[in-house]
Amino acid sequence: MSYTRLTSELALELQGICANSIASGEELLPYGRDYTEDLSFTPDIVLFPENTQQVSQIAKFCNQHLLPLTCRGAGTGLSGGCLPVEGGVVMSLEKMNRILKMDAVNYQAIVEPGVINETLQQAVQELGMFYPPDPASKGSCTLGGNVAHSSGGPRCVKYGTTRDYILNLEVVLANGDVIHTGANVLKNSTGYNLTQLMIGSEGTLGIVTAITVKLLPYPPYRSLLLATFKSASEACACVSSIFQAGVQPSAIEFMDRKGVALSVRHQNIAFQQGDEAAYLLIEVDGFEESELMPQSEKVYEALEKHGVIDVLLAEDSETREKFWKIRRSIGEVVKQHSIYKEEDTVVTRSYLPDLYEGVLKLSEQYGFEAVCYGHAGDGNLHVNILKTNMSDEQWQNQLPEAIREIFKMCKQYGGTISGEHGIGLVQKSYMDIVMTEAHFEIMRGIKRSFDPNMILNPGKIFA
Ligand code: 2HG
Ligand code: ZN
Repeated sequence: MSYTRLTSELALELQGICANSIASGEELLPYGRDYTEDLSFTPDIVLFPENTQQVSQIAKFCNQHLLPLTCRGAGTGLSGGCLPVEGGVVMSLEKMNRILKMDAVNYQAIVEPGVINETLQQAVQELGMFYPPDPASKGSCTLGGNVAHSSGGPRCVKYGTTRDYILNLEVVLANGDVIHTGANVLKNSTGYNLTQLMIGSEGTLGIVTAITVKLLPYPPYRSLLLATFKSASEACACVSSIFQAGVQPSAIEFMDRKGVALSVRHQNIAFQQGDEAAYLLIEVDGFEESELMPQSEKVYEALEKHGVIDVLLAEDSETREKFWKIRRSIGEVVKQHSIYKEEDTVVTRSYLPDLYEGVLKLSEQYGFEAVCYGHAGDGNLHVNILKTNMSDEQWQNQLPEAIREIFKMCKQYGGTISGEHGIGLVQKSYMDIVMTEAHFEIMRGIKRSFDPNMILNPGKIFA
């Protein structure tokens, strides 16, 4: 695909549509990065539209002039999904950050894409409502970004991911047309489900400018415990036993010893490690306090079957926050600690021990250091690969082979190559492991019908 380079005349015309912009200098640089490794691509211009009409005019202009157009929220993505790999125009939706409507009668809200995840959570909670998807970066990631990747988080094991909470989307198409993909209703059997198609499409099919989310009543009671295990594989195996005991936890997170050690060291958290190899952080919730104990008792029984060493119950909010901080910080501290790559592996839950052991074997074989943690109840293990003692040659040439082996294992265990971080830029060369040519051809056809000039987020998802 050959794109037009942004001339100063074209830049001026774009600024005529959207004056709020950055057209030169170092201020462009942050808009060429996200949280993915140390990747960086500089855009030619960054625009900050404030309403759907401006977004539509910008898209139309880019489409007419064949300018690459890459949209972004807060840039907390981990697959390079918002990086402007072809340069051109970056459209930041951060100024479109209004909650447009809160509907406590129908348990819905309508928000612009730049609303921060946690801002929505807090706003709806004040009205007794609940928006469950809670990525680790909930304090900074935007709902537009969450829709782009169908982001998850710890609570998704009970409540589902972003995908399960979107009723309707206002979308600007590549040619500037504006459509609504669905309706603000809980059921909809009207034509193709473009809402679900748009979710997870990583900005390659359209630009989301308003989001109708479904809300739940807020369950106010929760109980959190941290279980320590001598064997990490037993911790993984315990996950299935907890469900088999008849419990539906509101979170069940796995952390290996190294992940916790890095987290407490870098965040200065008072936490003593013994000789445990791994941890499960397990939460149950409910609408009545009396619902918690029977669930916790079943959890304890399952833990005992798998050689648990110790179970620490978070009795006060301080301890609860501490345990969650240890867990939520792991991704961030790994990044501070070392050059790394992150794989968002996901398998059928009962294969979690096999996946974990397989990763360990590969780490020995290829000589990489792995930190494993994540949403064990979903079979979703984040495998962070640290460069540590690997040579540049090994890192560049042998590691991709090791990653391929990891992903092949995911497929073998009923899973796939990303559970919640998306394909973006850095995973696209592995898509052939899980997709046949027929599958690709359908996806290419969809891309062509939404974006015939290929201006939207070029270079993503497809190798
Ligand atoms: C996690 O589970 C996340 O810690 C890391 O998937 C990424 O939310 C994030 O920024
Ligand atoms: Zn995660």
